[in-house]
Amino acid sequence: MRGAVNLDNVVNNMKNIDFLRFDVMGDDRGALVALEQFRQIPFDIKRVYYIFDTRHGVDRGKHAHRNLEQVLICVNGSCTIVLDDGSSVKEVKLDYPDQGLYIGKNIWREMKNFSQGCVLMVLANQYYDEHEYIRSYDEFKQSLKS
Ligand code: T46
Repeated sequence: MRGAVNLDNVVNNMKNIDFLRFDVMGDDRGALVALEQFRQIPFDIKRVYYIFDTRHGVDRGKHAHRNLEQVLICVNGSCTIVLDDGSSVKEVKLDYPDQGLYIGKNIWREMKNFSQGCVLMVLANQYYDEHEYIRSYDEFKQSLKS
């Protein structure tokens, strides 16, 4: 089975998290996935970025967002996403390009276990804004109370 765990089970129990499975159009030439806003992606796509060439053992993320919504897709290789909604912590492994992990606001996330050649693509509903980040875990916990 692909993935460390059944992603549906993980995300069903956490708010502001959803697991998306994209249709793959394949033939004897290979495979293709198409992503369109408000169709496969549940928001207006304002920004796309991707993370690659990560060093062995490196961890990234370690922050939450105040309002940003994103979909993470591992288009090559694999990585683990740690999700924390303030009351529970779950890990999901993304390891195939037909999987999308929707992460809404107020979720502390970390990315780790990047495989060789991993490319993690992220679609976001807002332009980059550093003020949108909550980079302190204490502040994250505090923000959940308000
Ligand atoms: C997230 C996870 C999944 C920009 O200039 N524009 C951008 O759109 C982004 C995303 C980053 N940057 C700059 C800010 C930093 O100087 O790129 C540098 C690395 O960003 P950061 O340390 O925030 O990267 P990660 O991998 O820890 O987190 C990123 C996203 O920032 C974050 O929103 O949810 O990927």
